[in-house]
Amino acid sequence: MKATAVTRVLGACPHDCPDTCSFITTVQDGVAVKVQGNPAHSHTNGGLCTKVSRYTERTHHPDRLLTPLRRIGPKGSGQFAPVTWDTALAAIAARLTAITQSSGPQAILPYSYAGTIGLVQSEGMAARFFNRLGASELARTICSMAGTEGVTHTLGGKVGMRVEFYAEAKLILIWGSNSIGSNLHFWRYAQIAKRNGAKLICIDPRRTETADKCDEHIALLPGTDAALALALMHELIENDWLDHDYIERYTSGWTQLRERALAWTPERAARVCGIDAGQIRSLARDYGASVQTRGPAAIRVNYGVQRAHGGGNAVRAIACLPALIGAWRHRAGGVLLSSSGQYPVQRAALEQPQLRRSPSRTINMSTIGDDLLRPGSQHFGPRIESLIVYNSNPVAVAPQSSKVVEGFSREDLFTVVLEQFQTDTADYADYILPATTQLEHWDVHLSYGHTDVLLNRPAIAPLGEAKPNSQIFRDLACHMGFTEPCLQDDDETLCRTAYGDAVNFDELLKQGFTRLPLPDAPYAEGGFPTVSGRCEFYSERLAAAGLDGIPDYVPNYETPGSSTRYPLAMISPPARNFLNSSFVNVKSLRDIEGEPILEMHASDAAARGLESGCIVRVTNDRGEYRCKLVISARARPGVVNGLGIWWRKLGLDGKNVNELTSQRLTDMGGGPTFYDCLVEVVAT
Ligand SMILES: Nc1nc2c(c(=O)[nH]1)N[C@H]1C(S)=C(S)[C@@H](COP(=O)(O)OP(=O)(O)OC[C@H]3O[C@@H](n4cnc5c(=O)[nH]c(N)nc54)[C@H](O)[C@@H]3O)O[C@H]1N2
Ligand SMILES: Nc1nc2c(c(=O)[nH]1)N[C@H]1C(S)=C(S)[C@@H](COP(=O)(O)OP(=O)(O)OC[C@H]3O[C@@H](n4cnc5c(=O)[nH]c(N)nc54)[C@H](O)[C@@H]3O)O[C@H]1N2
Ligand SMILES: [Mo]
Repeated sequence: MKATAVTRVLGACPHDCPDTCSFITTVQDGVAVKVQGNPAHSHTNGGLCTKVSRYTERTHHPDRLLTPLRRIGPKGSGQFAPVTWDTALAAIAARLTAITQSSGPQAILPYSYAGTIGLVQSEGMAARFFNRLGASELARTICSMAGTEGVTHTLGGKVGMRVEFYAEAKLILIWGSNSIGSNLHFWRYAQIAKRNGAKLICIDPRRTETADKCDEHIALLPGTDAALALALMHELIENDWLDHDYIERYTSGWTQLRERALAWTPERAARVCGIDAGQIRSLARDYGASVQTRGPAAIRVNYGVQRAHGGGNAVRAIACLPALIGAWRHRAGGVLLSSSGQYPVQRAALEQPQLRRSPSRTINMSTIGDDLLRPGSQHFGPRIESLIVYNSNPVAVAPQSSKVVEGFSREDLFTVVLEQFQTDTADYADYILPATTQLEHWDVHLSYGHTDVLLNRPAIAPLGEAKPNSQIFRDLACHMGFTEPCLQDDDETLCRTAYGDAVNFDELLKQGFTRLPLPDAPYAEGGFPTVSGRCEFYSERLAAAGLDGIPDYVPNYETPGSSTRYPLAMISPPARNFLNSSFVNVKSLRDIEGEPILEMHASDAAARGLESGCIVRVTNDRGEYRCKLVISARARPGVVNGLGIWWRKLGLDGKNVNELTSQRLTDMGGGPTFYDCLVEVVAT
């Protein structure tokens, strides 16, 4: 019998998730047979989520794209024929050159997000290529910009508590986060805290599996978190549960914030949030008492709170809370939205912005539907004539799908999609270029949930003719006649460039991860990375921009109760077994999710004569889609939950939940408002 060669290769999970796990791939005869969590990496702790533990099923999937493809049918029909790399790249280069000559390079737009969050395969070589080309720039807003602005205006950056110290907290507010589904390795620390006597409170319109396992659940209406946070402050003030010394020394704008908060009685907030005033008082008692008796109070706020009109203000209000009670004095106190601001990433070295010879315009990815349909104008610049999509599936994930689909259907739009699979977006491509998965390429990672750097080594050779994004852009640069040497840097060089001397690369090569040297309690004595060095309750920068300097409650565009035609608020949070629209095509995971569902409270279903399991139409003025109704206590009255971003073509009627969402933007950062959406639900 032939001897089999088995190797184990250290890698990192590339997906858009705060956990960024270290994993080990077992390879047998060139085939990846198993992916396991690395027990030596403390945050991963030897365990992976269900999705990624099936990673080999995704990488060796029979539907993997293995050759370049050229469109042979109408746009969107998904009909393609294989071509050679040389033919595809020569044709793409010729078309991009022609557009550059006729309309200028700004008529070309890269469209990418976080299919991988690796620093090399996301905006490494791609950014160099588009800078050299002089293409339009993309504002990558679709996930986190409102919250990013919110914490940055308050704390100075995407900084906060270290995740491991949540294990020592005595009170944890899990705010707008379904941690069991989307941040499993944080949940492990929360469980340790709970076993040691901590109280866990979940603040979420949906009764998630996380809410089930917390001591308390506050099911507020979507988009009302700032009102809750302000009422909490009201109670902290009224009961004098404040750390006056901390406020005095390490914050700014207290007088103004105090005045604002005093206007938010629990009764007023309760009306806005659709909850009991008693629940707000009890939450304030728990949070306030932590100063005197309970022990450190920690908040894990996630991006769920910032997908409505007032998302930036909501995050700002929440980020003020720890300073009021001096929670930052303890390493197990404070707040975390994202830890990514703590990494010494050498962006300029990676992306080489000096390759860009003239300033460009910026297009917001969250309004791609409208922007693809916009004619050229003085204000807008040239009409978008070409899209190069990588690491993203905009036809499925961007808001208001009808506009997005109309835009992608333009016969005169030249679309290139770098993909692992023939997604909804790939169906609209003129050329599809096959990309490698994480098991087939190099990368180096940060995390937005912990504070370690991880290295990913290729475990297997690229499948078929697939190439890493980086190689595709290197090759395209050659075909375009771009001769700058940095456009040919190889992936290992890019991995080393990402952190330069700030990280010990030998250690990364040896163990797959390395820890950033960071203080335990970074803001115990102030020292916030804001301009003033203080926690800024009042933001001079916001005020200078003509905005409110103090956080406030900004009502939804589509406030529940404001429309008789569309009386239900719809949120569309992640499905546990998908990662945005990734994994929807992995059968074993799709089987667990079943089909696209909408959760509805029994009272709302009864009022409409709807039964659990029936197929319903979810509608508003933007569109409609069909899915299965599940009557469930996971939905609160007045709010329906459309879970997960299904591939349109794998849904019931070739559509998904984004048929209903709008392209309106958040108060700060130009983010999308996926969870600020009114609908009606009717029987089909
Ligand atoms: N399994 C899985 N994991 C994921 C993802 C996935 O799709 N699947 N997505 C990844 C991505 S891209 C991101 S950005 C991260 C974080 O992604 P998030 O979008 O933060 O995802 P969740 O942690 O599920 O938390 C969102 C929670 O907020 C709740 N929510 C909705 N509206 C409101 C509101 O107005 N106020 C409050 N308080 N809560 C609200 C939702 O019901 C949901 O439970 O997770 C990542 N991890
Ligand atoms: N209704 C609603 N819509 C939402 C959300 C919501 O909660 N509700 N969440 C929003 C959020 S938080 C986010 S972050 C966005 C996510 O939007 P996207 O970042 O577009 O995420 P995915 O849908 O996972 O698509 C990523 C694609 O990248 C591909 N990919 C992965 N690795 C590589 C690679 O190395 N090379 C190439 N070329 N391709 C690769 C995958 O196959 C996948 O098709 O969606 C947003 N849309
Ligand atoms: Mo996201």
